[in-house]
Amino acid sequence: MARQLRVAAAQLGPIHLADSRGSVVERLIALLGKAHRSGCGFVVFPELALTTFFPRYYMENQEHVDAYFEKEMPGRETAPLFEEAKRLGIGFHLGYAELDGARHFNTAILVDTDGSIFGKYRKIHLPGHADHRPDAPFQHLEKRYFEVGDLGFPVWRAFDGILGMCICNDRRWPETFRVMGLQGVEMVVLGYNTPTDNIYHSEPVHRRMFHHLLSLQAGAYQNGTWVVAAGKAGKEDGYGLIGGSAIVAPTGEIVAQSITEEDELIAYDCDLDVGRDIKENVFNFDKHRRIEHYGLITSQTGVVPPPK
Ligand code: CDV
Repeated sequence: MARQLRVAAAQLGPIHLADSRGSVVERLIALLGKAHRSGCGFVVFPELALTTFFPRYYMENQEHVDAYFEKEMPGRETAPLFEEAKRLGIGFHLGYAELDGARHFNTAILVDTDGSIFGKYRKIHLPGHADHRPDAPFQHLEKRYFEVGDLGFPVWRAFDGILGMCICNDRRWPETFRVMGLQGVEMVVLGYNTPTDNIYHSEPVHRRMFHHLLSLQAGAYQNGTWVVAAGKAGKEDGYGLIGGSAIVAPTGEIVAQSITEEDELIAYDCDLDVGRDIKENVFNFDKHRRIEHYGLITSQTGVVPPPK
């Protein structure tokens, strides 16, 4: 019998500093309802979906930083989202800043149709810098505000398939997808906040979008998996984020893509068996991988050129 999952990527337009958690949760609930009415069983929300993309702001006062973090999930303000999902019988993926005791993570969770959390991932590839750069047009302080995730890249049996997660910058690293590919992943879900401007080197926005989609498509094809990516888009208090939320088939083809920079739902009926041909042929890992030649991938981080 076909294993079919109708899934939605729920893109969010800008969330401004002045927007309350409650108002954001209302937007998430509206998108959840829309997904349910279009027959979806699962919705993917973006990275750090409850607040503005705060790593762009330098803060010295830890209390100010912690105000962007959730001490419990669900908490008082997020509980209505879980209750509505349970009422509708729809699962979801949510990215948020997690405060676990004194530890800070950029986290995503998988929530089942009964409102229970069954999966957690903490972002591993943290981009940006930890120091204040007053000359830059904005900051990217993920290395200051978050610890590197400590949960690896697990996958879960859910919704009749095998699901995995990563977050934003993780999608640019082939290792992310391959570790999940080696566990038979059939759908990787992720949220992102990709600024339109690159503060490190000049890069036109069309290339930012190209690299975003290229990463999703390569990860999907090279591992025979669906990829569902939901972004934050538009100008948050004047700071731009690319849209381009997308659903990518295991063939690497984009089957749905957002067209606005606002709250927008895209959906697709995903056949979870579509990746089987790829997994059994061109990327039959068991048959074709040559791990005796891959040692450098786990033994070193930086580039070591040959001696001159
Ligand atoms: N939130 C992110 O991880 N953003 C990065 C930016 C900094 C390049 C990304 O990979 O999109």
